Amino acid sequence: MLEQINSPKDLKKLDINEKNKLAEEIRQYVIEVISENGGHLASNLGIVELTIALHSVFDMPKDKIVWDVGHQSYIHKILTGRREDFKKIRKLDGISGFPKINESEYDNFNTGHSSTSISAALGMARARNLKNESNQVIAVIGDGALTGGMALEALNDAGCSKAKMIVVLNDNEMSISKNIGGLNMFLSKLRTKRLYKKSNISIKKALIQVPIIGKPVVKIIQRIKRSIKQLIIPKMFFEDIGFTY
Ligand SMILES: Cc1ncc(C[n+]2csc(CCOP(=O)(O)OP(=O)(O)O)c2C)c(N)n1
Repeated sequence: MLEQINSPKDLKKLDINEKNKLAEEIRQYVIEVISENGGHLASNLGIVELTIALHSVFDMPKDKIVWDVGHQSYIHKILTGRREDFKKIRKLDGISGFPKINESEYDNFNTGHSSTSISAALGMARARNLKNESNQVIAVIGDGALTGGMALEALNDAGCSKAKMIVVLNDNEMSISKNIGGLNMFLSKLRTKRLYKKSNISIKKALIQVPIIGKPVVKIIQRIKRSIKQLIIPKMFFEDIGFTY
C-alpha cells in the first residue's frame, strides 16, 4: 500500500482499515531503514497514526505544520513525496533527519532545537491573519519539549492572542529518557482522566442525532462541560491560559 502513496492526496482516498494497514507498513519500513542508517526510532514509531491523521484531516502544504524538535518527522517525510529518498536519510547527499524548508514545500520550519514549535506556529498564524488568508497552523510538540522555556513563553503569548492555531500535545510519556518535573506530574494527572473524555464524546454523538432538540442540548452541555471539567480535572492549566483543551 505504501508504494501508492506519493502525496497526502493519495492518503485521503484510503478508508480506516487501509490506513491501519498503511501504518503497519510504515512502521516496518522505518525499522528497516533506521536499523541501517541510525536515527530516532521510538519517537517515529509512536507518531505514525498521528501523522496519518494530520495529513488526512488537513490540507498540506496550504495548511502549515511545525514539528517540534523535528526528530519525529520521518513519517511526515515518507507521506509527503519522500518515500524513496527516505532510504538515504541522514546519509551523504541524502535527506535530512529533521524538517528542512529547502527540502520540501511540506516542511515549514527548520527544527532541531526543542521547544520552538508553538512560537513559530504562532508567528505563522499572525502572518496569515495579516495577509487575510485562511490556512490552518498546527504545532506538534512532545511532553518533553513542552517543558522547555521557549514553549512556555509561546503558550503565554498564544493563549491571549486572537490568532487561531492548534497545538497538538504528543504526550507519549517519554522524553530522551523518563520525563521528569512539575509539568510531567501535571500531565500524569490529566492522563488519568481519559475515561471522562471518552464518555463525554459518546454522549455528544448520541445526542446530536436527536432531531431539533439535539443541537441546543449539546450546546448547553458544552457550557456546563467546562465547569464540570474544572471540578474533575485538577487545575485546567491550558484552559486557564486561553486554550480550548
Ligand atoms: C534545546 C534542546 N535541548 C535538548 C535537546 C535534546 N532533545 C532532543 S529530543 C528531546 C526531547 C524529546 O521528547 P518529547 O518532546 O517528549 O518527544 P518524543 O521524543 O517523546 O516524541 C530533547 C530534550 C534539543 N533537541 N534541543
